[in-house]
Amino acid sequence: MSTKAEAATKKGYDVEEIRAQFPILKELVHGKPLVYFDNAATSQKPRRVIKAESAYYATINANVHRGVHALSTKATEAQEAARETIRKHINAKRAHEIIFTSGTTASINLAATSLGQLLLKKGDEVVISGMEHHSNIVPWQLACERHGATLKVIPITDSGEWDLRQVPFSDKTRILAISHVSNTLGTINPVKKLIAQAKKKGIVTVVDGAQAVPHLKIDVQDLGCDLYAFSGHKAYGPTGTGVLYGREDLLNQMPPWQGGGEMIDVVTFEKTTYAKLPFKFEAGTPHIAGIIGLGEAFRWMQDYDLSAMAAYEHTLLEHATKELLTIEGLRIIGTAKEKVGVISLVIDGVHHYDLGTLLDQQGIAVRTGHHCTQPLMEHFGVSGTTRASFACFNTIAEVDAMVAGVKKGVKMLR
Ligand code: 7TS
Repeated sequence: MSTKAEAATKKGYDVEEIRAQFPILKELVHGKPLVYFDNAATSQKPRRVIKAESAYYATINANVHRGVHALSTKATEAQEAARETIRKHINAKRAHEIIFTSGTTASINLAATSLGQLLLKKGDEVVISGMEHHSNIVPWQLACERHGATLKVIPITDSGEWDLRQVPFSDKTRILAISHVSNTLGTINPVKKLIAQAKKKGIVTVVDGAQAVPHLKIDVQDLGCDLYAFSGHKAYGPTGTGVLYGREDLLNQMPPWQGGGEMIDVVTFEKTTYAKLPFKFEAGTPHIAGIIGLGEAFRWMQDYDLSAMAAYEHTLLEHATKELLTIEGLRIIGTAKEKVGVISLVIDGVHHYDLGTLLDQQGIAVRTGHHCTQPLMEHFGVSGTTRASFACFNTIAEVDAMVAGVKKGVKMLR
């Protein structure tokens, strides 16, 4: 642990020590201090991550696994160190169960394409839930179309939780693909429980962990999932990076989804045999700088007590929820018992886009719209929401600034 982090842990949660590590937090937006509440879209990056990425280019830039030369060896070692850091972080058994991708979207497309080919035939079913991001809907729709299978949906309740009495498992269900945490509602889903039910029926399980990895301690062995997908850029890492974790024996059975360099063993014009894991699924030159930055982001997180971070973010959520609900006509979409720091709100007579624009003028960054969850918007009968999503560097004072901004916005817009 770095000495700074050690001091922070000893003192309790020192948000100022954390904030000092994020250079962007010193920026002014429209002449106001930046209040960044769009972490579910992408989180900000600590200096260590930015430095690690640029140090690769400045000192060891070379392609990986190719050359015998010194730089290539160093680049390969740095990339593989990141793989080991991530293995440890999510408690995978083996480093080669960690496949690098460009993000959650790519990870799920890999899973859907490859599992579709391996498992799906006419009449089979894939189960997702009613709160999925489009990235965990459309790839499965494409796979279903390709193989003549059908998509089934777990309904959700008015509080924004799965209705576990209505899980549409049948004898034909082959795959369960579900989000660990909802990007729009903040709901922490009981994935372990549902995975256990699916396993008993021989259903392969895929978890979209895009919104869970930045906030929760992840243990893929404890969850019991077969595949687990996430993005680096939502967890303090660089954009263009992501991971698909997979159980070794399943990954060995899955066909590759992209062909090219690095994923082969022997190529002839008649037949190609494939490389061992993880390279079978990593065709072409990876985002080496990004992967090195991703490793640094996870080492940075590991320097802190993740449960203290989660507890701190929860205080932001509780405070924001309480204060926002004092505003007349304001409704929070997503009131599950277990939530991360995400608040989606709608206000009678106020359009989310107008509110988002007014908040932006005050330096407060939120996201507005459907958040790539159109079926969920339809369920709640709204066209979009204004969403604030918190990270470890946000403060109560920032929440208060947002609440004041929303109040001001309501006065002006209603
Ligand atoms: N799954 C979930 C649950 C997500 O929240 C997102 C991105 C994705 C998949 C896709 O991740 P990507 O890194 O491949 O783009 N969610 C959001 C969001 O809530 N606002 O912007 C992006």
